[in-house]
Amino acid sequence: MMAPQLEKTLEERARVMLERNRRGSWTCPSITVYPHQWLWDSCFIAIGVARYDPQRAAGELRALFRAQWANGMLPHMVFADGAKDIGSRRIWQSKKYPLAPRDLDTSCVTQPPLPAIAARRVARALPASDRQSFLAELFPKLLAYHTWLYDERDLHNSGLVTLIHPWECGLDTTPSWMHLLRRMPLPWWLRTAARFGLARVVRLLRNDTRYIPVAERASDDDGLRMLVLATRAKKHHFQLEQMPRHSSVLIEDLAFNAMLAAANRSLELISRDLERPLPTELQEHFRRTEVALEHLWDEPSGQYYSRNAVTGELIKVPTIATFLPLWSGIPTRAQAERLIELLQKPTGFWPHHPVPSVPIDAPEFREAGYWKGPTWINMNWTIAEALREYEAVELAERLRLRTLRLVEHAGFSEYFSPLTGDGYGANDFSWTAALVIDLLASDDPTPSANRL
Ligand code: 9WN
Repeated sequence: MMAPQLEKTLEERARVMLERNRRGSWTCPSITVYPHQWLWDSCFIAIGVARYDPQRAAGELRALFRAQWANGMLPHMVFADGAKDIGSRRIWQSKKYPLAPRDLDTSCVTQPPLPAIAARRVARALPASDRQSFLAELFPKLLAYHTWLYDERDLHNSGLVTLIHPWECGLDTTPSWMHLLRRMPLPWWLRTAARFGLARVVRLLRNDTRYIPVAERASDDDGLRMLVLATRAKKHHFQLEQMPRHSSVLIEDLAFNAMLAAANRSLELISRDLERPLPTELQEHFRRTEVALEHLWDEPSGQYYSRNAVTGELIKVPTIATFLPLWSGIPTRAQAERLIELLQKPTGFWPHHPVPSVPIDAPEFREAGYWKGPTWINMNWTIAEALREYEAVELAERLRLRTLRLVEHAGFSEYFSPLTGDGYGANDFSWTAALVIDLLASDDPTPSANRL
């Protein structure tokens, strides 16, 4: 156990930092690098903040929903008025779309669908008198979001949502996506740029590398390809239905769908609390997702993978996403045992500072590479939660304590070296601080099917 004094200090520091990153009703991920509001960041932030200020946590989620589109879509970014950025507001130009909010600029793609999970946690922390009304307020909005995901992104009722851009999966430059992006046909200007090394020019336009060493960020090549993909998606109004199969990268992303399965469960629990049944069609979608996740399982390697939505092939590159289905309780006991064994391999996913985003023995592993190796606190937090679903309580506890020690040693960094524990990326990163607060408070090892 950690000394109580140490816990207190870490928690106090986390709260101070979250206060600094606060922007009125919502919290930015980092003042320097990420001055806007991001979807899954705000969910993690709300989960941590709910531990000491549930009203503020409720406000954080309400702020996300002010950016909900009329078709139910929740954008992955809500732009802050007046904040400087690299022109990403111009990539999107959301107000051109009649369904987008009129009074805000947003992105036009989504991010991991965690709001139902966060809403339930925040509601549990609210005083009993506010709990039902908060859930009742969010319920129709959550319904609209989950319905949008299935209507617009699961066109063939496979049960799996297809993503149109890596920014949607949250693990932006994860090797499974970059593997397909590298094979994507490029426009002539990008081929020329690559030949003359002009990718470096893009660095002049980037905000992140003004604050953070280039080696710790997405490479210029990955960055340019992601930009090309966004431009192509824009040509087709960010509508999956309209996107040409040959020049797009469309993935049934494992991390996203695993988190969706967990969020669906939370939404079911909210509907039960409110005694307002979910529409039958949505319930059918939820059941299909549970079955379909199994199509992402590869028995020989004992891992889950993302799937190329165009060819139907699994993208067999090992990443941390393989553990996320455990969060929804869908894997069988036998599958869970294989995953838990895989997680503990010191030469793979359990080096000195677990859990690396890519196992350290994989050819794709990069110690400081953005989502290509470093340890991220939101992933550790989720995996600790997932392990408790399978009563792997002792391992969850070890992960919780290791994660707290890592942050105690290196500070509230955005991500960390899994080998040395050094902090990388943005310094005062909000979800690191918020989830540390939640980890400090979650020393109750009781597994519960209702945790979500
Ligand atoms: C693009 C804000 C976000 C996180 C993502 C992380 C990174 C953005 C970026 O930062 O993505 O959305 O500029 O690289 O990959 O998970 O939500 O913290």
